[in-house]
Amino acid sequence: MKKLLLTGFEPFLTFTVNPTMRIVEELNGQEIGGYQVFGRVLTVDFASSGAQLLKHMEEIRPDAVISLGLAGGRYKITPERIAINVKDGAADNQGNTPIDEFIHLEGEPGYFSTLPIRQMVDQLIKEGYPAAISNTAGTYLCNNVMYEALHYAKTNNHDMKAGFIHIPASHELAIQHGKIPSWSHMDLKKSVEICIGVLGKN
Ligand code: PCA
Repeated sequence: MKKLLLTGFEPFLTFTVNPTMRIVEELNGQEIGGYQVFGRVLTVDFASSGAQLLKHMEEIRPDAVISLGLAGGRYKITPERIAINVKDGAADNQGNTPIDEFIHLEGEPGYFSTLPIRQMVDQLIKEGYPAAISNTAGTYLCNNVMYEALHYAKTNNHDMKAGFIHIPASHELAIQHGKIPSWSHMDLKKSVEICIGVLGKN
């Protein structure tokens, strides 16, 4: 059976809960769309998150990688189109604050997602879940991890598919945070399952 590495992140900044964590923990070990799911949680740390992802890819040897991140404030499920070779942002959980740095000096300026993002969005909408392609994953850890996976595939001549999906806050997080739109955990998780199902058909 094909293997899918599904990553999420720990809480960060003002977000005391990261809904991606519970999703990857609950989907870990499940079979969806012909993939065995390996769920792993990454830290929010510019210095080590990329290395953690690399280690998981080396150990699991996945056929595909879907990384999930919270986009607090977004209303829809948003598969990302592109990762850019930039590290820049607010302090991560270790206090790193890179400014205008490259992720890889020798890397491409950007890498397009190799996931079937248009089909994912179409299927989500068909099944009643608001979704849209996003044209920026930002320059924080989510962009970083997406770039690392695609750079790894490119530089290792690997046909591993990779990409990133940002999700809205869960109700649990929104209650604590107070100022962001939210979805139920069940709907967030179901949306991720739908995306994996689409990957399985492509
Ligand atoms: N979202 C952040 C990093 C961790 C997460 O879940 C981002 O969008 O970069």
